[in-house]
Amino acid sequence: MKTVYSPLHAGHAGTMELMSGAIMPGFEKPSRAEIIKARVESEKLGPILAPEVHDLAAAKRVHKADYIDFLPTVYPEWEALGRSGSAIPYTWPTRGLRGDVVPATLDGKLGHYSFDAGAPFVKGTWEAIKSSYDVVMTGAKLVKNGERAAFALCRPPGHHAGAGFMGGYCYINNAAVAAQWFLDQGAKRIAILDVDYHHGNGTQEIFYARADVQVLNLHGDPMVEYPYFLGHADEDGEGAGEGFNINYPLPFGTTWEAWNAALEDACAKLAAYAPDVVVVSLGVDTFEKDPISQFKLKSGDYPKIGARIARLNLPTLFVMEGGYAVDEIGVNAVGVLTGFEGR
Ligand code: OKP
Ligand code: ZN
Repeated sequence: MKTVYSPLHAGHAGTMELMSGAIMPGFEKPSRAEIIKARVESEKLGPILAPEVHDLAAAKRVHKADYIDFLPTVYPEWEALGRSGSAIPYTWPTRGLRGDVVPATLDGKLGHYSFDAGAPFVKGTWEAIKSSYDVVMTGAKLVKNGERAAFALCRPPGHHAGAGFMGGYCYINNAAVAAQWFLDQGAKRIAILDVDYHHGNGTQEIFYARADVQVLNLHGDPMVEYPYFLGHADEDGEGAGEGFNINYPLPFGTTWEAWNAALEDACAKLAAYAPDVVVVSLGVDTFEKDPISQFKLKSGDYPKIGARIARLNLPTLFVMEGGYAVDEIGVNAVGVLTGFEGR
């Protein structure tokens, strides 16, 4: 299959994050995409294409326009304040505070447009976000034009980003953008299968009241795992979307057998929905050696995931999300794709 990749992701580098009471280097780092790209090459998965440049209209179909317009302004405003390093918010409009008034200054806006301190900006962040969006748009077009499958090697990832907020390393929800774009091109139903270790809270929020996008999520139980505040089994959609959001929260220590049982159930529901296209939010942080995750999948399991998705026999867009065990991220991510291709 074809891969879409942009080197502009690499400007999103040297970020900092808060973990266990310490400021430390971000786990979501450029080597992730470089190692996946190198594995695509060494496994001869197929051609690697540069993305076409797109305007932001498709992003504004799933995100609020003011949120998208805010993103490119962050770092220039940060620098105008005489600051360097990572632009990170520190106050949020939680319960009991007002979320309907957008503050006038940068620190307030950063809090308004986020749900955590996990989406830092450095000088090259906006260009990386934009390139990741261009990558998914180009991958979506390949599938629309008849490719059986394509791999959007997105970085930064997207599934934690909601209609009006960033967080958890995510800014634009690449998978959601692609799903909406397929609908706007004439598709009737799209399924998003999110196999990243973390719940895709942004994707769930965006499509929660809709029947034209089925969202299936396998993830660490939010009772014990990030993003904590969404992803429970009783969240099944609302209004017209009732029944079209399906969550599989799983305990720490989940191994292939239990994870695969959830995947089988998800695939049965997906097949019954009969979508025109499957968008896979492809995270490989379910891996046993992932430094921030608690599942126990092994490298040999990833081709089996791809093979199961292939049996759905539907046009498929793979969109890269998480995975932080960088030494094995190429083997694991590309393992899904070669498994899909039956080799
Ligand atoms: C993004 B994706 C605090 C630990 C939690 C957020 C994890 C975001 C994962 N620094 N950090 O779903 O792989
Ligand atoms: Zn994740």
